[in-house]
Amino acid sequence: MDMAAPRHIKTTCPYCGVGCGVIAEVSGTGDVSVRGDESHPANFGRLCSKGAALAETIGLDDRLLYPQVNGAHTDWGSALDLVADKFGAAIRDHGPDSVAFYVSGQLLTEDYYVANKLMKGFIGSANIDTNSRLCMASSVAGHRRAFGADTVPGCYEDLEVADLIVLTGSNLAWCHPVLYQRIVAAKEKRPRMKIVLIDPRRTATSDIADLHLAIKPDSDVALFLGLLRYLARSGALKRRYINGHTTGFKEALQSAELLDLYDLVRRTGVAGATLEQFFALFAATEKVVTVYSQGVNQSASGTDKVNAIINCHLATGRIGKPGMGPLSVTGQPNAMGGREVGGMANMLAAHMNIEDAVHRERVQRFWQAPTIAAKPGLKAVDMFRAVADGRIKALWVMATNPVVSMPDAGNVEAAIRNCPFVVVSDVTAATDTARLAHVLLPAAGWGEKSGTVTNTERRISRQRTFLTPPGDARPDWWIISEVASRMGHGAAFTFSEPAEIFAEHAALSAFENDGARDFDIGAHGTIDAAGFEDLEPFQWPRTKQGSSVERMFTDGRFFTPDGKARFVNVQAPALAATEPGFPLTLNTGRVRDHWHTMTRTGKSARLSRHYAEPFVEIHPEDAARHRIGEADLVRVSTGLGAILVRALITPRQQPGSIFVPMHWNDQFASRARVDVLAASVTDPTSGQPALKNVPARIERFVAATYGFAVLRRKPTQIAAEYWAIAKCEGGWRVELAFAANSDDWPAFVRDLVGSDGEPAAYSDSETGRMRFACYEDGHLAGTVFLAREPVAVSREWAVSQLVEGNSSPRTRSAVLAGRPGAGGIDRGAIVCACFGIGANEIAGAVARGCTSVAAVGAATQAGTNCGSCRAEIRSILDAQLAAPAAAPRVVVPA
Ligand SMILES: Nc1nc2c(c(=O)[nH]1)N[C@H]1C(S)=C(S)[C@@H](COP(=O)(O)OP(=O)(O)OC[C@H]3O[C@@H](n4cnc5c(=O)[nH]c(N)nc54)[C@H](O)[C@@H]3O)O[C@H]1N2
Ligand SMILES: Nc1nc2c(c(=O)[nH]1)N[C@H]1C(S)=C(S)[C@@H](COP(=O)(O)OP(=O)(O)OC[C@H]3O[C@@H](n4cnc5c(=O)[nH]c(N)nc54)[C@H](O)[C@@H]3O)O[C@H]1N2
Ligand code: SF4
Ligand SMILES: [Mo]
Repeated sequence: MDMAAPRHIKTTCPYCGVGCGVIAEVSGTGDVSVRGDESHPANFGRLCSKGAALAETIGLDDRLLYPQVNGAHTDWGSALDLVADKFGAAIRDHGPDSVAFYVSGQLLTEDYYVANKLMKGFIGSANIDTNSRLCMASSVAGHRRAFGADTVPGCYEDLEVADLIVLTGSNLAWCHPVLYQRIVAAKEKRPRMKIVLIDPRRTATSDIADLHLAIKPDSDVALFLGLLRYLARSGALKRRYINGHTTGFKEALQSAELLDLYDLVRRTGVAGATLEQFFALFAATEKVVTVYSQGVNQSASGTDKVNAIINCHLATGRIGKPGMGPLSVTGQPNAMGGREVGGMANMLAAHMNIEDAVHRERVQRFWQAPTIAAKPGLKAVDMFRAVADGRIKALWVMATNPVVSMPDAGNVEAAIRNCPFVVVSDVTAATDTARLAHVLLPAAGWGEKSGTVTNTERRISRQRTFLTPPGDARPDWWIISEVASRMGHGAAFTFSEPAEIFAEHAALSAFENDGARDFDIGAHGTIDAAGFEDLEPFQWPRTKQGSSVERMFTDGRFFTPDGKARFVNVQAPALAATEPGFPLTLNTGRVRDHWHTMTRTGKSARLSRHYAEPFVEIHPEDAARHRIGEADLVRVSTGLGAILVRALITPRQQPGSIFVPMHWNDQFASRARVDVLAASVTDPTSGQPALKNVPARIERFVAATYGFAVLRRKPTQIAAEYWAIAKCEGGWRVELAFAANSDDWPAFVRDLVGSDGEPAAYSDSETGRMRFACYEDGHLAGTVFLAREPVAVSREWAVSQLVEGNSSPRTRSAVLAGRPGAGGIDRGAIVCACFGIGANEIAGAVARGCTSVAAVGAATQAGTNCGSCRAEIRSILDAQLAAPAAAPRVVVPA
């Protein structure tokens, strides 16, 4: 092959469950760039800001390159022997249930399949659970209750042909941006399409909503019971469908009848007329899709929320037809694949049931396994409780960061720290969880590994290899198989490539199936390496005989014993009393440009610009009550702990509710792990934690000195009460606050910058403002701004000095003055990540007469690539006065 010719490899984005097709181009010199795959049916060429920045996140900084035992570099043989020995010893001495795997929806199906096979069939325990417990468990449980199987009925095309889309507990604009863009495009073509958003917050997604119901937290069950009651009273029921294809309607309706409009208004906090407007729209529109995500799943009533939604679709027969149905959008790239291989503590492989002796015997026989787990294992929250109280002697964490993402994260951290033997497989060397491992195993990352993922609409796509794994990194399936054979199970784990694993998984899905189980991809049971290489994206099921299926339940038959769907008789949950001392509801979730615990997006300067520090969104009334001003620091606390984050005051929040993103952790901020605050309250059916409704309180944190710094090198430690660090072009930017004043600020600055030279300094004794700049060989190594109040320097401008700043007298004086010199510009906080266009530039374009998002795009380029920021551009357009949806306005030019 000509080394200079670029290669183009079709693969799949490793972030969200939309599952967009990506084409990676590797140039002759090895440079990688990515673009959307126009032939992929999930995205038809579109990508969001995260997908578009993928090439910036595959660098080797922070990569875990070699196996480590107790912090020391070792070889694979020794590390794998040790893992097998320790797991083997625990099983011998304390039984199979004394070990556990905690895995992830970010593993490929092949990795997941092997981990599940080892635990359930060869170790003989079901103690394998996954971060999908925090994510999809309520949807899984709801599907199984209603349909008899974990089946997603519809597909993406339904979103384009629907006349009404109800988005509940989903911030689609930021979390599934390509689906959001598909809806935006469909609505532009067919303006009569209506969109209703149900979310306590006015998120960026409200931009396309015709109606927004800002419900009280966790009032969804009541709302959908109210809808069912309205449907019954307004003649919108499909009696033929209910009688022919469902059971349990009468009881479900009786429960719905218990709530009248007055109760609904009280519970939801939404005006009666607005509720009725929504109900009437739903009743009158045949083609309705209800999309839901974590505002539904992550709740103590999560499974009931799912069934309350499904009940309304069954009652109107709106399921299994184009443009109709409930649609649980999945979070992680392979949340679905994990469910298909049965990688949860209460499931068995290939959508078989662990409670069913026939299924257990069948899986054991297929695997020719010595044993099979006889009962469900520990779900995530219980698993970490068992780690804490010493029942788990050996724990293996793969592709997830529970010290950040589990509720009660402080106690989860302590449990892992005290566990006798902990293995972590990751791609990143320093994560909050990895730092506690006895054994660290370097996994191959995106682009280096090969296998399949399944997206929200049951579409299985290939992830393909286009990079060589660095150092000693190896694919997860290989690591697990090696440990399995060292534990004496070699014959069942002889896999030499992912195609063999996929073929086995496909064969098991068809094994003694004959239509009784939904998940059947028997068509691929004998696929070979070449066939696997060429495998095109397809939707399951795809049986030996049949072709792929777009929509399930088209014939009104379900996977229950009688073939009928079940109405679930859900009740509105008891109203929670407020916890004394903790009057606010803490809601948590995501921002547009960061992914979870930031191990990958935190490497991209572009993605770190949208929000550069952890924050709490507070309604102006609550802020005033607590004397919290814009850009102040806020301590958010619960009985379990406290975090320190920046105030972002916005009417998009309801009074009484606050919102903190889940992303920031000990690698990026001094104290911002929000899951430290959340108690392990779980849904009784699914075991999914309630991460959206945590009683909390806030206080203003008054610092003696505030600071902001831009640094060429990442500091090794930061001596400040509050710090938050973000990647920027040419280096790092750091927000700072100090509880006490220092008598030697120059020494602090030298440490932070990591520079020996004496910093140039400017200080104003009257205002207490100080500025320092350190130069190395004529280039800025770091600049630090300190003040008694939150530092008011333009962040974007200060950051630009790392790239542009040289030590000419003019730029030196500008750096010390803390603002652009004559002719300099301040772009403002970045809104468009793709082109780096700031709020000030967009506001400027509006001031110059742009009146539409398209006009702003034409004038500035903002929003013209991935489109993820269009909602925010519109909000700047719409409300120059109110703070924009994103972009914390901490950054006011001096
Ligand atoms: N940018 C980005 N995208 C992502 C991810 C990421 O980390 N970053 N992660 C991916 C993953 S794994 C997941 S699971 C998805 C999550 O995707 P989403 O579920 O859309 O995201 P969240 O921000 O967790 O929560 C969604 C909304 O639920 C609302 N909510 C809170 N309580 C309630 C309630 O009681 N009722 C209702 N109706 N709504 C409520 C919140 O205010 C929030 O706006 O995103 C995926 N996509
Ligand atoms: N408060 C609050 N907490 C939440 C949520 C919330 O909304 N609010 N959401 C929950 C949800 S829905 C989710 S999905 C979780 C997500 O939470 P986590 O799963 O903990 O988050 P990630 O940062 O995605 O962790 C993935 C880890 O796998 C590593 N990794 C990446 N690729 C590979 C690979 O190929 N192999 C291996 N071995 N490792 C790899 C990454 O470096 C990273 O350390 O958080 C949950 N926690
Ligand atoms: S919507 Fe964005 S993050 Fe999700 S799969 Fe597509 S490109 Fe990746
Ligand atoms: Mo998730």
